[in-house]
Amino acid sequence: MAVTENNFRVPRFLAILVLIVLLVDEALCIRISERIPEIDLDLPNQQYLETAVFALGSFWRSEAVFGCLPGVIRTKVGYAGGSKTNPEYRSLGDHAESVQVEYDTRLTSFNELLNVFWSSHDPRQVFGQGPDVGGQYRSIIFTNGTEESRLATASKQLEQARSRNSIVTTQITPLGTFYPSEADHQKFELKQNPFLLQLIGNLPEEELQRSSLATKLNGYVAELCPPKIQRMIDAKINDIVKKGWPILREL
Ligand code: MHO
Repeated sequence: MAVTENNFRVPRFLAILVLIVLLVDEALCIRISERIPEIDLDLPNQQYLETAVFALGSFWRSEAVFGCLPGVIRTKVGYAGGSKTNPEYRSLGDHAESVQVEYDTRLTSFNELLNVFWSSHDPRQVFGQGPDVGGQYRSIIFTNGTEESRLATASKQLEQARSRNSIVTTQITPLGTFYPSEADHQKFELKQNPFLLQLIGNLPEEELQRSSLATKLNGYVAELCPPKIQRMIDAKINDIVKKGWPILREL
C-alpha cells in the first residue's frame, strides 16, 4: 500500500514542478525573436504600385512623415534634384535630401501624398527647413509625366493662394536619377529604437529596408503618424509586451 502511494506521489510532485517551471517561463522569459520573412506583395498587386519622390527638409523626417500613411508600402531615402553623380551624405553636391515613396494606388493617390507634402513642412522657408540650413533641405516635388506635373502645379497654386505675403519656394521638376542614400540613413528613426527593432525580429539590413512594417514603425517612432494610427500602433505594442511575446508581425 505504502509503496503504491509513493509511486503516485513522486510523479505528481514532478508534474507540479514542471507546471510551475512552465508558468514562470511564460511569465518572465523574453524569448529571442526569430526572423520574420516579409511576404512580398504578389505579382498581380504589383500593377497598383507607384512611386513618388519629394524633398522637404531632413530626409530622416521626410521618410517618417510618409511611412505611416495608409497605402504607403515602402519608403527609401536618397539624393535627387542635382547634377552630381553618385552623391554621398557628406558630399551630396547640388542634390536635395529626398524620400521615395512606394504606394498602392487603390489606397492612396499622388494627390493625397501632395496634401501630406504641403502640410508637413514650411514651403515658404528659403534655403532650408527649420533648424537645417542649406540647399540640401530645399522643397521639391519630383514628377513623372505630364499628369503628375499638372497635379503638382495645381496644388502649388492652391498653396500659394493661402497667403500672398510670401512666396512658396517649392520647385517642381521631372525626376532625374534618384540615388538611394547610405544604409545608416534608411529607417533612421526606427534605428534609434533597439526595442522596436527587436520587436520585429532584428531584421537584417536588406530586409529592414524593404519591410512595410519597418516603414510604418519608422513613422511611429518619430511620432509622425496620423493620430489614429499612432494610437493603434501604441495599443498593439502594449498588448504584445503584456503578453510577453515580443514579435510584432503586422499592424
Ligand atoms: N538636423 C538634422 C539634420 C540631419 S539630416 C539627415 C541633424 O540632426 O543633424 O540632414
